[in-house]
Amino acid sequence: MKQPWWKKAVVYQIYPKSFNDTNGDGIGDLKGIIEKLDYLKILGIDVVWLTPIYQSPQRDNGYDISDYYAIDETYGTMHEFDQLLTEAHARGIKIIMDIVVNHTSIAHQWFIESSSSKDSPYRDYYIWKDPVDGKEPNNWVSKFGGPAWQYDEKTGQYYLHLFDVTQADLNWENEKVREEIYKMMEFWFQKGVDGFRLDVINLISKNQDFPDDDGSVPPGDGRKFYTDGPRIHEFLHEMNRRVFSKYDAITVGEMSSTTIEDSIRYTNPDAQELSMVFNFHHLKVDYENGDKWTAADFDFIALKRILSTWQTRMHDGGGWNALFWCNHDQPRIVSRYGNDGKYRVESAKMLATTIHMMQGTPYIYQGEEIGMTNPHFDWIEDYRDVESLNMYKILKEQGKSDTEIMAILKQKSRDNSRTPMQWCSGKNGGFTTGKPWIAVASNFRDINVEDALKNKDSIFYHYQKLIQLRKKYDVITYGNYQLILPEHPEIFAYLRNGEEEKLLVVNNFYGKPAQFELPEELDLKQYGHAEILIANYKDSPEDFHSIALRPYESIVYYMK
Ligand code: TEU
Ligand code: CA
Repeated sequence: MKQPWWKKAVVYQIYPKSFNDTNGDGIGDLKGIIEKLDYLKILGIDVVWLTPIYQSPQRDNGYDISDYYAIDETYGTMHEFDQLLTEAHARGIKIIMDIVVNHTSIAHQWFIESSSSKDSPYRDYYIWKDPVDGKEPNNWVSKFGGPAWQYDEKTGQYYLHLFDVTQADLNWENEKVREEIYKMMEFWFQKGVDGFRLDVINLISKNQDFPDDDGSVPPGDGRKFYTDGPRIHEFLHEMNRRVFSKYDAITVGEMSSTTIEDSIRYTNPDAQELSMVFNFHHLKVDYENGDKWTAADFDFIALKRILSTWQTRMHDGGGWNALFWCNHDQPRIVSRYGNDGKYRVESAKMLATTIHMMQGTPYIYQGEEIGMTNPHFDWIEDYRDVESLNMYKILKEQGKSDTEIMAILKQKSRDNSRTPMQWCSGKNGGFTTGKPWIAVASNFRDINVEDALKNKDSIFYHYQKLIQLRKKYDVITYGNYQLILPEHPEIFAYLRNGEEEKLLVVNNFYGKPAQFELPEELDLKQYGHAEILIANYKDSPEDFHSIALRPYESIVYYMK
């Protein structure tokens, strides 16, 4: 059976605001992306995911859309977007748009109409409820802190906002809303975009009883009661039939706190819903008691277990994973699970190999390919992210000291990944000639694209090689996955088993030597020799049966 093209593709995520500024206003723009397409071509990626560039008050950096059909002027014009599409396609690079349809900005015309009166024809575009005993309709809380309901004096009702108070949730039970969304998606497909990343798409179906959170779900588990809701598969199937199925589209759902069972259903082609999904469970193993806003070490054994479970269960269920460490909401992985000091290069390469040799479609977040780190901001004035600024206030109210709060923000703030792309060692890392909207990380003189391209041992060329391997070896795309040494405290090792070929991936996740002994029960003797496909040290041993791994050493053996 013909396999879809995106099973061998690699996606590069661009956060336009921080990518490349060409008009000196300190904010990245579309022209800045066009300027860097040749760089992306050298890296070898196939698809670019643009985070939202639609008209927006920018309260949540574009995830609060006020017009789905207009480009926000800070990024440029619709003509420039058309140019970007043309230039990307001319280089064989596809473009997917980030679409936010769980909510709109309260500056959207629909909400302005909806909130004008209880009799507005747009009233049911959003979720309005009467007070209960003079208070919020239930005890749901916003992901950005505080209640998820905002009282509107004018009409005496509350509206639901699972995120910021300026991001009102759309009412997907209303067929008119669904029709509006499908029409809008068609508009972008007709312009030539190649697909969508669907923002928090598994939140759009709410239990219409709006039950209280009874605390049965552990705190921090994304408040299960409104994720993967009762009609989510019906809505996604309808979206697929009405829109996606008419195009050779790639669609990736951001699934907050989802389950494997749901994710198999979201991505098994027989269900006709989405191409693939992001899940975040592997990025919560440094949450203390499930709470993101803690400074905690990561649980390595849990990390291996979660990634491996998703590999085997999705493979067996015919589902498809989006593989990633980083995005615009997550800290930089080399600072988080690697070492952004002495072993930055070795650990960044090891982390890249760990997920790029897995089954799924890998996503590279801008700057990850050169090992960009968290900026380690010391002052709250350096932060910009609405979630982080809200949490600063909440943690302060909880009595935490500034030192404690800044240590937590340094580790967990979304701004960690939103500092400007570091292009060269010049002013502002070459990102802007103006004042950047957020400070450039202070290490840009040592970590930047210009230096990476000159150094054949750079992290950049390691990513370039991983992308090439994915295209060459079917065992990476289709082989099954088998974790070995699950309880080893430092080594993450797994097999990929194809029809005639095998990969053995061995990673030391820590900054001290670790002894790898191939388990006896693994009979690889019939594979006489093994070829090293990629490694992060020059002289890794050909024999894989017993290896004295160096700090963060990573080796991929190919056997046939
Ligand atoms: O993120 C969903 C989401 O829950 C993230 O905010 C992230 O999981 C959270 O910060 C962890 O605490 C999407 C977008 O990626 C994010 O940038 C938006 O802020 C959010 O939805 C609302 O649209
Ligand atoms: Ca600009």
